[in-house]
Amino acid sequence: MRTPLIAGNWKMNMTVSEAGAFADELLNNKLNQGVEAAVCAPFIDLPVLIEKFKDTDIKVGAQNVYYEQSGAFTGEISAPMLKELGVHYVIAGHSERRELFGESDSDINKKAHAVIEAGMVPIICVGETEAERDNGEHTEKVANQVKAALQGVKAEAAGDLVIAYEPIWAIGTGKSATSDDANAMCKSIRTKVEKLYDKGVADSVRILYGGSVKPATVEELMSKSDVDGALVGGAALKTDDYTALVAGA
Ligand code: G2H
Repeated sequence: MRTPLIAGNWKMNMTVSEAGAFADELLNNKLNQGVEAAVCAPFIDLPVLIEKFKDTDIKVGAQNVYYEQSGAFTGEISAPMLKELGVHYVIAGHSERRELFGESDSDINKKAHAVIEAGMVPIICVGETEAERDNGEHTEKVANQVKAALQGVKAEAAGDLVIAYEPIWAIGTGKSATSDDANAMCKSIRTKVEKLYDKGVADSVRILYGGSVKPATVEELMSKSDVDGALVGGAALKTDDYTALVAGA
């Protein structure tokens, strides 16, 4: 059985004091215990969140990492640095990183390796553009992204991975994929993982949907066979919405 996961992705939002206030408020809410809750925050917010959530099951994630261990890489943060802080998840290859910061499939593969080697869990993001979907290229595009991201990742680690399917046209736009379309792509990702590894790995990998998920839509999404959770941006920035998302999952 795969434990459902609701991962907030704050993007470039929340100062340290706002992050601390969010954590305090969230701790006053009762979160659905059957669902894993994670908050992926800007680097500077990680220490306060880790401290506040230390006696809870709420996991803290980073939104990016650099794949080298240390050295002359001004402005970058390495996987060992995040691990020592107590980070659990690291998002790799969000479409905003791919599109705005030029990250390639190869960069994302190196990031996935660095995160796994440091003992954390990557949330690998994949997804097609609107044009690719309109041209019927979406399934192949996503399968190729999955293959490239997992290149060289051993089966022992692959089963613990999280893959987030985020169609680019649905991100922050208010347009969401239908739950059937989201499920079809999550199923096709699982089939690809089975081809790359085996059924055991495919059955244990968690596949999330992301793209304008709201408390009102999460329950329907989560009722689908291959959707194991959601990566949520805008709707994860308020504690009551985030609590409702976890409840709905
Ligand atoms: C997609 C998602 C979070 P939003 O980027 O990863 O954001 O829910 O705001 O579309």
